[in-house]
Amino acid sequence: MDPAVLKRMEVFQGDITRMAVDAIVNAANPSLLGGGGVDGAIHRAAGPGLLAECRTLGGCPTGEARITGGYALTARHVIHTVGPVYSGKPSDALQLAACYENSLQLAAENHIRTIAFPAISCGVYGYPISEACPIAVDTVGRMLAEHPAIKKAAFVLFSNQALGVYRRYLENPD
Ligand code: AR6
Repeated sequence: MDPAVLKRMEVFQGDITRMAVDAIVNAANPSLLGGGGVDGAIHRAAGPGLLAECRTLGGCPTGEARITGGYALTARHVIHTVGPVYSGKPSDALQLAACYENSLQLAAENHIRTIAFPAISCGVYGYPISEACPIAVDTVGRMLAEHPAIKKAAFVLFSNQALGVYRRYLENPD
């Protein structure tokens, strides 16, 4: 990967709802009407306006993305994407890559310069972090190379273990 692109990716440990970026990405479900995990945390922190806007969207298929306002969040936007439920089939990787790609496509269209991602599908949806991390980093790297206006993409990991996986991979990506 181009070192200049690699420098535009960062890793953090903590709560994505607190990130001071233009957009945070939500690991949602196809209803877009909220849930547990990072989805629940984002809706709690954004307040009821987010759910009201999500109700107007009519859901979102797996692998696609939708954009809303950020309401009470520091982030001006939330990009909601629906990761695959891990099944061990090759389609998982394609759908997970599509989440990152479609989220960044929407970010570019909406003049977003800084964005933060959680580990999409790596909680309730059961995707192993060690398999998901290279897909996330490689796809984001490819999209950042295509979209120079997106200055920074952050990966925000909840656990120490996930943080370690991302740090190791970013030190030595394929
Ligand atoms: N900040 C950053 N990461 C977080 C946070 C947070 N505040 N909270 C959890 N994580 P998950 P999924 C991590 O389950 O697997 C919801 O109910 C978490 O440790 O939130 O895509 C939706 O409505 C994990 O590594 O999302 C769907 O039904 C990662 O975020 C379903 O869960 C993703 O875990 C989506 O499942």
